[in-house]
Amino acid sequence: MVHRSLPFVSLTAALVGLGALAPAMSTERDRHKPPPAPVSCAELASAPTLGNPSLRVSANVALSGSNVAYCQVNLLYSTSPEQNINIRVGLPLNSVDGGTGGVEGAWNGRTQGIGGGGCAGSLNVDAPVNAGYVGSGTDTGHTGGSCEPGVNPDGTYNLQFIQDFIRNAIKQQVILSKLVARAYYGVKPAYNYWNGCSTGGRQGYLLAQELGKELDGVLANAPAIYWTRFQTAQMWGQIVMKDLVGGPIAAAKLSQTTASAVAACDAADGVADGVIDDPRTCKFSATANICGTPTAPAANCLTPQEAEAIDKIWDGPRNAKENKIWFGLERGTNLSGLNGTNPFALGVTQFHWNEQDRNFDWKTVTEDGYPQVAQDGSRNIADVTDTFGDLDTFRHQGGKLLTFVGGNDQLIMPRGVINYYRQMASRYGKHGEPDFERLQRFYRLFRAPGVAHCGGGAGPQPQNLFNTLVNWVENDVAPDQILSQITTNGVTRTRPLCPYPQTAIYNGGGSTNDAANFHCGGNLEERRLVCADVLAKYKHEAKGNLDFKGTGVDRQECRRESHAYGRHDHHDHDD
Ligand SMILES: [Ca+2]
Repeated sequence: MVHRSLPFVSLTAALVGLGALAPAMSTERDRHKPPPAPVSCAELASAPTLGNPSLRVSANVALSGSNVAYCQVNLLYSTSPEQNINIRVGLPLNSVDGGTGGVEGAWNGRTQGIGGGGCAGSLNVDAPVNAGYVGSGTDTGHTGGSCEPGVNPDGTYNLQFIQDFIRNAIKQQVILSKLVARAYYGVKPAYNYWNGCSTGGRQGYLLAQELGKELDGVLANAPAIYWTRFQTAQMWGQIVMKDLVGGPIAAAKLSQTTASAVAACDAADGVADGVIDDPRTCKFSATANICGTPTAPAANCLTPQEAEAIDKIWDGPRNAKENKIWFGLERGTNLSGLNGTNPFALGVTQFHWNEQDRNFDWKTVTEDGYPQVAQDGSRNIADVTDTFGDLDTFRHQGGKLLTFVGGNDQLIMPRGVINYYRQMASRYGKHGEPDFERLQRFYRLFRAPGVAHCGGGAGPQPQNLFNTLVNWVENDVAPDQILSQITTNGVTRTRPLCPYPQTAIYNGGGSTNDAANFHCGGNLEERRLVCADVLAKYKHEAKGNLDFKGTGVDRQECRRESHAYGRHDHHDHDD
């Protein structure tokens, strides 16, 4: 690694001189100026603060391992002593620094922001830079992967920490990466992209919602949207296991019960491949695994209490009115991710955020007390964290949003993103009815059956997603399907992934291991499935009624559904 450490310098003056700050202020006079020329990485470092007194900048040519040499610009964005947002921009070498093969030097003319994971960002820009992009990353304003500092010891929120993590850092990352690219190459980027999964996926949604003019394409997979709501729900299983069983269920029992569910429901989708295509259709109950019953497995059978707890983990949290508060984990999902010996750390932290108390002990919360904790989170902090805004600006300026979510994501309940997708389908439908075809003109959600969080799991893995997005943005080739592939025990299976609510349907002939023998079709938005997933009203989780609009479905449709199945919804007053 060649790493020349340069002192922080003020970039302002030089970049102003280079004309890098004027892209939005083009005047008649500017048109007669020669176009700005590329500058060397060293010049970039000896230059400016990009016209922004909140910035400190360093730049050097970096080379590490098998990665290509590039101009690395490190920015410290800080508007107060409490704010320290580190941003890295990696620039393929321009023509001045010897780069070749691209539109300017080694650059392909595009930017690609890289997202983070968990409660952390990422400053690793190698992958996009190696592919010819200007890559960018941020630490989201803090080091390490803990969100505990979001609550101060005195019980107040550290909103600087939270806002920097949720939105400020990634917005500056995108804006400044474009500015630095313009300064270095003397040319504005032709296209600007985002690429992230999990927290990186949530970041992609936030940028599409709040910075819709700045990006042309967003790849946002397994997005951790509804941050407060789903992370609170990550604790649901631990609470029911504590209440019903006295503590965590043995991992071997969890995995046996998952295997039993898959065995029961796998073939119902038409192909016995070890994957439940749409787990919402699987009604397998863990009570089938109770020891001593005829259906119990030979090993790792369950006590009645364990079976009840697992059924509740699949069902998700409900309030006293039996209204659903959030979604559960799907049948077929590895239950140990959230329901192991120790709870998932971000879920524990989320309870601290909800209650504004770093010492709040989740073990004091019972099943009956859960809805109040969920409501506290919604009322106290979810408006800041939950990333559920609209996509109006992004859509209007022609942006494209592409998402895959694993059908057996073990950390983020996949129905959450389906819920948002349906809401947007209603928003951009004609009469408030979900219209997925209209939505898919700019936003496509691909379910990946059997796939876990951001990848892994028993299902075929999505292939080539980012280039698919680029092709959609630049060539207007909307993906009607995405290839997925997995090799197990020497056998390779391929399968098309389909834009929700379509799914891959076997044509009836040929190998079920070959994607060519499937087509995208059908409609997974069955009323009985959708209406069962309507949630209690946001901020009224403790005693609230169902909020049909919040799930993007028509109340009357679900009423008819409810009567058809002999169920009722409740009409008491919200509290
Ligand atoms: Ca199957």
